[in-house]
This record gives sequence, C-alpha cells and structure tokens, in this order.
Amino acid sequence: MIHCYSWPTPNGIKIHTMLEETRLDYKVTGIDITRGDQFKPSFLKFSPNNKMPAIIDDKGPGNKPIAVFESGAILMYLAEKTGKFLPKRARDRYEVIQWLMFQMGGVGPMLGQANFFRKYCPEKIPYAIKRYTNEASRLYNVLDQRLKTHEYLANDKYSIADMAVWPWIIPYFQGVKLGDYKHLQRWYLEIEKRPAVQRGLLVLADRQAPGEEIKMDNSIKERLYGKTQRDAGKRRVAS
Ligand SMILES: N[C@@H](CCC(=O)N[C@@H](CS)C(=O)NCC(=O)O)C(=O)O
Repeated sequence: MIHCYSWPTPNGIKIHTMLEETRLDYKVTGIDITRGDQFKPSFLKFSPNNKMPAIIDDKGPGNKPIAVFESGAILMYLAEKTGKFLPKRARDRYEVIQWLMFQMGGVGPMLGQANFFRKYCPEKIPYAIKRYTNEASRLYNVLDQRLKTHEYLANDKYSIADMAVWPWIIPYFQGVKLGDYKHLQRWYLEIEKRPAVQRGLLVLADRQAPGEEIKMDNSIKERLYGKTQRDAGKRRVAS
C-alpha cells in the first residue's frame, strides 16, 4: 500500500495521476496547506521541507517501508517500482529525466511565482508581475516548440515528464492563454482525455477543485507566506 500525503495542487495532481496510471494500491491523506497540516510534526518527520506531496510505501526496497518527498523523486520512485513511464535504456531515460527536471526547476517554481504575484500577493508589484508573466510565456514557448515536433515531451511517448508538466498547464492565473500555444494546447487536450488523468483530478477535489482560486484570508496568507512559513524550517522533529 502506498500512503499518499497530498493536496489537489499541480504538485499533488502529478502524483494522483501517476498512482491512477499505474493502478497501484493507494490511500490518500489530505494535507490541507491552508489549514497548516504541512507543519504538523507527524508530517515533518518524513517531509522535512513542510511541503506536500510525500508518500510512504509499506513495501519499499528490500520489502521495508520507505518515505519519499519531492514530487519529481516520487514520480521516479513509482516509475521504477512499476517499470512504467520511465524507460530503462539510458538514452531514453535521460530524455525523460531532463524534461522532468525542467518541470521541477523551471515550470513549477516560475509558474508558481506568476500565480502568486498575479493573484495572491497582497501588494500589486508591477515589476514582479511582468517578470513572472514573461517567464511563464517563455516557458510556454519552450514547451510549444518542443511539442511542435514531438508528440510527447520525451521519446514521443507519454512519460512521467508529461505527468509532471501537465497539471501546471491547467489554467490557474499564469497570465498566458493556452490557445496562443497551439502545439502545447494539442498535447494538453490529448492528455486531459486519459481516463487515469480524469480519475487523478477527482482525488480530494471535493476539498479543493483543480484550478480553483484559494480563498485566502489573513491567517492563510500568514501560514503560507508569513512568519509561520519563515520559521517552519526551525521546527524540526528529532529523528
Ligand atoms: N518541489 C516541491 C514543491 C512542493 C510544493 O511547493 N508544495 C506546496 C503546494 S503546491 C506546499 O506544500 N506548500 C505548503 C507550504 O509552503 O507551506 C515538489 O515538487 O514536491
């Protein structure tokens, strides 16, 4: 059994999709980041960066439990466990890994900032809005160019790289129009039809719908962006 600690944000949806694609036996525990579940000592024990998603697999390597945090690492772990969506041949494998890292280091953090400065930042800072909207547009173009000549991001086969990028293209508040990137839009709509993607989108959706605006009050802002967040790094649990 895989225990998945998550919330239906793009980083959570990646893992819900993979769990559905691989048909692994799993159980989800909601980590409501607006309520502060990510700071609970029981969660920090295996997710020390106070972020979801994280998993615990009862049957990890050597048939012993293993905990994994960071969505890219979780996708690689589940791909290796099941032998699916990450090829074995080194050349093909690194093709997937490079696009996965591009998501982890670029698409996620930059679109996250675009969403923040455009929607959630209590001050309107024009330079930050411009900077991250430009970056969102640049990244959409990189993806669009790639998908002009390739069916999927790596090896022309659906892989964990596509699973990682796809939920970030769900229209949130990135400030770009998907219709302006026709190859990316073709890829997005095609993946959206996958039954496992549809099932993945339903995970915890009764608590927050994918793409929905988080209704921020001051206490949520404080937890996510204020002192609680700043000091969370100090709140570690002795191992
Ligand atoms: N690099 C991490 C990022 C995870 C992340 O940023 N999670 C956010 C929600 S999408 C979170 O848990 N935020 C809670 C907080 O910042 O306190 C991953 O890909 O797993």
